[in-house]
Amino acid sequence: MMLHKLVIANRGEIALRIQRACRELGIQTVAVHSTADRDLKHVLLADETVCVGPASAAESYLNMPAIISAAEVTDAAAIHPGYGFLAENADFAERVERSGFVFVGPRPDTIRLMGDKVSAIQAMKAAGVPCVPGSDGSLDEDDARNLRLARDIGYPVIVKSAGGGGGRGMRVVHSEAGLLNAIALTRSEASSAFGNPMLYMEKYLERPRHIEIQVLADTHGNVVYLGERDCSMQRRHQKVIEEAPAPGLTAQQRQAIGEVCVAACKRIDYRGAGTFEFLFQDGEFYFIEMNTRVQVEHPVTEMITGVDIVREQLFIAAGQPLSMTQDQITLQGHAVECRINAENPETFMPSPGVITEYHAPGGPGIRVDSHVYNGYRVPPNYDSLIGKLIAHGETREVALARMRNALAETVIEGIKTNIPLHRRLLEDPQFKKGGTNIHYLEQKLGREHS
Ligand code: MV4
Repeated sequence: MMLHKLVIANRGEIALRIQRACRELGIQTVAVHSTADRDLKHVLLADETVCVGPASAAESYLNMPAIISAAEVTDAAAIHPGYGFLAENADFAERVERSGFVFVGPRPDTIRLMGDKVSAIQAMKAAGVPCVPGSDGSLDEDDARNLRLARDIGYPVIVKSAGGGGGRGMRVVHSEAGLLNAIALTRSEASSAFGNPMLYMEKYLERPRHIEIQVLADTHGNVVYLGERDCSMQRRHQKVIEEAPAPGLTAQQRQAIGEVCVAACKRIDYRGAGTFEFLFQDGEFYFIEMNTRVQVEHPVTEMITGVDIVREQLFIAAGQPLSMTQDQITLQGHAVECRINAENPETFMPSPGVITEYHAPGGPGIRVDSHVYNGYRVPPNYDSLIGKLIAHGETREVALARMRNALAETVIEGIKTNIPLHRRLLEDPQFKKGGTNIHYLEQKLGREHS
């Protein structure tokens, strides 16, 4: 039994991606949208549409009663939250389920467990996942104890907020002199930003890569890992280029960390698609966070495994078993994704407006995940991501060559995009070698500015 109708509680490229998966499975789609998004491609293509509020995301895509009402009036069976907005809001997942709908994602208590970074780390440690050396649980207000803890860990340390994640609410401390002040400042920021003053401490790793493991878990106890993605090319915690597999990772390293993640999923009875985020330095993995949603960069994993992650999310939500076992998953070639943003490539300022000319790239191994079209107006109210360009090839070199062609072929006029930045990055000698760390892009941009 498949779901008969699904509410897509998102916008832009991921809404279209979810709609395409639904269409393949014969699931009717309901597009909920803001007044600014009446002309979104998936809204125009939806079986039914419901306007859930004004342009402001707080009053539309984050408006829980309006979204749940849309499911009620259209008699939908399920709600897919996509990424961002309400995707990792445990209260929303709970309200969706209490209203009698299927939430396409983990159980609300799992979302809550992972949303609190302290409980997430504790759960993972207990499940045998390697974590960064650090505090056992949250910090208390005992100055002497915190000083002793940091000295035991060894400077530099990083103070993080339990309610943070994704780079929000953290501070690096290089010596004892700065510790207590850093704790006080981070605690006060955490209270106001997240309504949760809880903090934790880790050894600060100075030049790690960001490598994440994709997993899928159904409600029958089957769990698989789909290899890893390297997301180290980022600026201000916004990923710019992602790739799979991670350059230089051995099959043995992949299998070892993958099996650890699968075992952890079984231990916590995880359900749905999930991503284990690790810092990877000197050949060792250190768990930092778990994402309980489909991620922006999921296509690179799809390209090298042939697994449709969104379709599997829908199967899992419908109570069906995964369509593959671990031994059927093999990695084929290499895939790279460039996030295309409507922004000034020098200043990174958003560049909304009308796309007056649009030509998508194509050819072997090229995939375009984008909702934009000729004449589409990029509204100023949301994230500047307007699409993703994904290139797949037998080797990393082939994938990169195809990406260079695709970037050169793409025409987007009327707004500024970061395509010029991508074209420079694809010529960067260090990027071409592979394996750059999380600081590489910001350091490169810093060098170019001086
Ligand atoms: C760290 C770290 C170094 N050491 N934790 C930033 C995002 C959040 N998910 C965790 N982050 C980091 N945690 C320890 N113990 C460095 C970062 C970090 C980072 C991590 C992943 C991708 C990009 C990053 C950029 C700056 C800092």
